[in-house]
Amino acid sequence: CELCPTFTTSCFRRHTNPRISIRMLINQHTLVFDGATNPVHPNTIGSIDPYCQVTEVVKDAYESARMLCDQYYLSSPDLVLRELNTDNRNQPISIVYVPSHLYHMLFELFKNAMRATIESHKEGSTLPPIQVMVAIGGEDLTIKMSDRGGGVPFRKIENLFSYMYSTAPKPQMDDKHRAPLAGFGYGLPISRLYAKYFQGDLQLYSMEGHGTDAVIHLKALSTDSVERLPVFNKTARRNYEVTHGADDWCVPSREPLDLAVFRLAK
Ligand code: W6P
Repeated sequence: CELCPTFTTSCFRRHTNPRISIRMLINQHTLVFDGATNPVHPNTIGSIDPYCQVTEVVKDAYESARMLCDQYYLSSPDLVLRELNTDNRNQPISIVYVPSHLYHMLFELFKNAMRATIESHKEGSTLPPIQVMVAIGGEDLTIKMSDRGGGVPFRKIENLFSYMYSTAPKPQMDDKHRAPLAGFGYGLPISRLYAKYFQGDLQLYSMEGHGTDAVIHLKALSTDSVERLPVFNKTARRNYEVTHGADDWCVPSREPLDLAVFRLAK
């Protein structure tokens, strides 16, 4: 970033992953050794829920994002939620997971989906709902959130995952009573780190002119959900050494010329 040219996405990842695990350990220790069970979630062990019901977390995250959205835009898109449990047909889908991590990711995705939906639809026109599909198989648990918010050009998808990039105007930090809907620029990258922390991932597939699918891939089995932690050795160090090679491609990915000229003119 501007402050430190060698502070890359990889540095941030290596800083944040241990941070997620340290926070989990502290939480785990205080919650478990406190001896008290959480009356709302009697099954949770510390921050881990062995029966984390994914659709319940989806609904919670939707409701919170909708409250913020209503505050800002005075309306919000509906939710259409479906789940597909291939093996146990009438059972709600549940996995061993940290509900707070899942909530964090979903809340972030909902905020983005809602903002896109509202800003791409004229006032007074009906808003298309946000559709969420939850599916579980032998290996993966997948959550797909689809909005019809006009999409993002493919070239810009990468930017959405860069720290300190935001499409929203900088939020006012002095307004302590209202959390901003968007604008700090680290929501999506941190959400992806949460997904990757237990061997999952978070990806965006967009169709410009139509909408965006945000997909969270998690492991269905807790035996696969082992923490992903960085190594600190010589090989890792090599990734930090700055190289000054020239780009070896003819047409680098960049903004269309008219946009670049527009920016220069500003
Ligand atoms: C958009 C941009 C975005 C980011 C993350 C999740 C959903 C969406 N929809 O248009």
